Amino acid sequence: MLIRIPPPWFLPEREATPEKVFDDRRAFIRKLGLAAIGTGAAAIAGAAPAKRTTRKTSAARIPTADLYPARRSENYTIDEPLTPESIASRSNIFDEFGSQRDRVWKIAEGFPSRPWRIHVGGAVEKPLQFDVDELTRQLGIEERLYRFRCVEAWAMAVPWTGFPFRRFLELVKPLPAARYVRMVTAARPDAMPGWYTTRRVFPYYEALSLAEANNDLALLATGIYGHPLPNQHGAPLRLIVPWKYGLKGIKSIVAFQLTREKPGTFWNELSPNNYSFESNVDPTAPGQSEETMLDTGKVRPTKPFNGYGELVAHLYA
Ligand SMILES: Nc1nc2c(c(=O)[nH]1)N[C@H]1C(S)=C(S)[C@@H](COP(=O)(O)O)O[C@H]1N2
Ligand SMILES: [Mo]
Repeated sequence: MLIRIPPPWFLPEREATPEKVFDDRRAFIRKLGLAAIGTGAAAIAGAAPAKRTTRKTSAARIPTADLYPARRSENYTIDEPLTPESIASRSNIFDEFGSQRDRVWKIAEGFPSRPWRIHVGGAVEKPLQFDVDELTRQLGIEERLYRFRCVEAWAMAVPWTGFPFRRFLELVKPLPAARYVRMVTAARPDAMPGWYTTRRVFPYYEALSLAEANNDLALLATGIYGHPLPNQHGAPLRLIVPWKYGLKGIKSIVAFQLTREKPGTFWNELSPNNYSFESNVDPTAPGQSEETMLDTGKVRPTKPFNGYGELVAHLYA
């Protein structure tokens, strides 16, 4: 049985406004940044000895493991060092597994992310189902280096592997009336110990306009750091939209629903004043002008659309 010890920064949500939770999480990240500076990033990396465990225990059973590492796209590289995997894969937000981000990887380790079916319904020519590995093999995967910006003002640089959302939509054939695509995370309270420990009502759900999902930057990720996604990063399939805050990047997707009307999204419906449907990275928004790099603790200015404005600003003009 999992005994949950609240960290010092944890506020029971019944006592907290969403703003308070938001601020406390930011304070936690500042502490993380300071720790990295104080002890050296190497010491922190050294504190994660089980780096390869996730790969050995789960990757061995992943039928698409042979596709990795995938060819790196020439179109999506970045001019900054990648965040070490030992940092990115040991500090995760996946609240269904609990809110202590340095423990999510461990708690999620045994989550059954294979076999995995993806359901597609709503405004499509006909409802479809896929096995995630068959879908991955059919569409083919590539590696892209993307900047990543969480609304809590930390950032990283990550090599994702996956297929463009656009190619998935070509396959599922939305009806002409479809305007949005809604996504839902797995509902597995039996295997997700964070399910009942907050006031939030899972499953997590997200959505994009079809224009956003058809933008070439929108990636359905199946892998990270040259191997299949470990559970803490949203195995077997998650969304990556690097011009938006990380909260749009819904993990462990089981269903896609095409809709005519604009769907609700998890954080927008919880706290509409703090999180918009779009949730585009916006340095002019309160508290969003700077970001702290997750690995080095270095602080830098945040860019509009997280630096991807040339590719996406026209969607919002
Ligand atoms: N289902 C689900 N998806 C989720 C979340 C979550 O709690 N549950 N957290 C989001 C947030 S706030 C962020 S910043 C990213 C973190 O992704 P990472 O742990 O792979 O870095 O996942 C997003 N996707
Ligand atoms: Mo986030």
